[in-house]
Amino acid sequence: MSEMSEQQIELTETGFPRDFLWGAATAAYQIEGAAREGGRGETIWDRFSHTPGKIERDENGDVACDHYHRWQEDFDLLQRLSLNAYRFSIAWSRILPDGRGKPNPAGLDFYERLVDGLLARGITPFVTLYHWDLPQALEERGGWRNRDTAYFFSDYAQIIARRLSNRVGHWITHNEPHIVVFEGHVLGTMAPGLRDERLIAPVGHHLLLSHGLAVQALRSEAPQSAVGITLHLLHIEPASDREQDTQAAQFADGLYHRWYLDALFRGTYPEDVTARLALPDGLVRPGDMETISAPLDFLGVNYYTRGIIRADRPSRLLPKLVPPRGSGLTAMGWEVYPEGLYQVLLRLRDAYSPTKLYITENGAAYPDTLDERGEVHDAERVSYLRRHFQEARRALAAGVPLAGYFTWSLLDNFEWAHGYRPRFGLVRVEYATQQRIIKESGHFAGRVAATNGGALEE
Ligand code: IFM
Repeated sequence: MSEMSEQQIELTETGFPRDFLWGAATAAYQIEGAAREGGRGETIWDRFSHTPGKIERDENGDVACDHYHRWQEDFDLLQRLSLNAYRFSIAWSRILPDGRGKPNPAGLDFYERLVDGLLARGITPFVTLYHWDLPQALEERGGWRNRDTAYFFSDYAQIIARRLSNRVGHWITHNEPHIVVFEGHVLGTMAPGLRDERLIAPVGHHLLLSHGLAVQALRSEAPQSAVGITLHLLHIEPASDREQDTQAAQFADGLYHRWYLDALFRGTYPEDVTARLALPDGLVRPGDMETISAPLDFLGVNYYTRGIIRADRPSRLLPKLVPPRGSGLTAMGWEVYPEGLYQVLLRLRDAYSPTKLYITENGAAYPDTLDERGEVHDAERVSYLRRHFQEARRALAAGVPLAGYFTWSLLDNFEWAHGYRPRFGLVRVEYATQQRIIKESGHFAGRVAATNGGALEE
């Protein structure tokens, strides 16, 4: 552990720092709706979700939680839950309907109202610039396969920062770039729905380059703000002690984690991964890695589960995840493995020494039901959150510079290819009426926030 981080963390008697942030997270396409209002341009998710067969029950985000019209009620909920931070994303195509060119004033006004609404309630905004909803017009120019998109992203970052940086102090460039790479461009399970392993390196590199360029734009427009990126990190383990499984787990970690972490913190791509990906000539240009590895103020960590890897046919590039079994799985089929959060945080501290960390997402989907009193008693989610909060506290005690925790999600919402079936919210959304109902887990997370972790032992 670095001396810096050891000195920085002063814990209160509840085990959390005095100024710890307790928040909830959302993303534009998953909650906003109003897909054709306010001058918003089409995105790859509009196109993908309107393509028959891509989303369970052919659902889409046209209406979602109608947050575009109900944001005040939703922010009142944040306040009722005593949450002091909120992470949301901006829809690029509300600001620039075609992804570039002249900004749309109605889009900028909308997000300014959101930020002001949060500040008026004493809630700290964390703004994510890209949570997967690329303007369709840019996809038609090659999307993230095209290096130009990285420059358009940085122009967009600059426009947003120019308008909001007097009120927003925390910026996240990207959410989970490796999901964009693998689900969007290799497996085809998310927008834009491409299936080509040769896209791993170009899309991965252009996403990271766009991050680095956006950091420069944010630093020039908003020199006082904190800038970071959010990665999705599994706790990866080999299926056995066999050499093949250990190597396969190591490679999975390289492909999904070290490609991003090494680039961001060390300015290099891991050699075991580049050796197998065969980077196209001219992909990485002089200066790119310096741009990508400019120092960050924080790293955002999205943690949900563990990934157990078994060696597969040597010719196969994509790692083979052993499907989790047992009774404790969430509605996504994910294993509940709280200790993995602790392991991930310690690994980051030891290998990369980030200045500061936030858990920018953690939570669970369960098949909630409304009881006869109109309440949701989601004991499994309460237990999931309690155990993960406890692991965060354990990491703090070990000296990890963790500064906040955002539960995914404030509201039940559009869970991408799974549509509205998985419910992740602290607050239930009755989609037919748009009624909001705070779940037992919401009340629990609220008590934990109000007591800065004191309620964890109740
Ligand atoms: O809903 C997603 C979110 O958009 C990104 N991280 C994982 C969540 C649950 O799958």
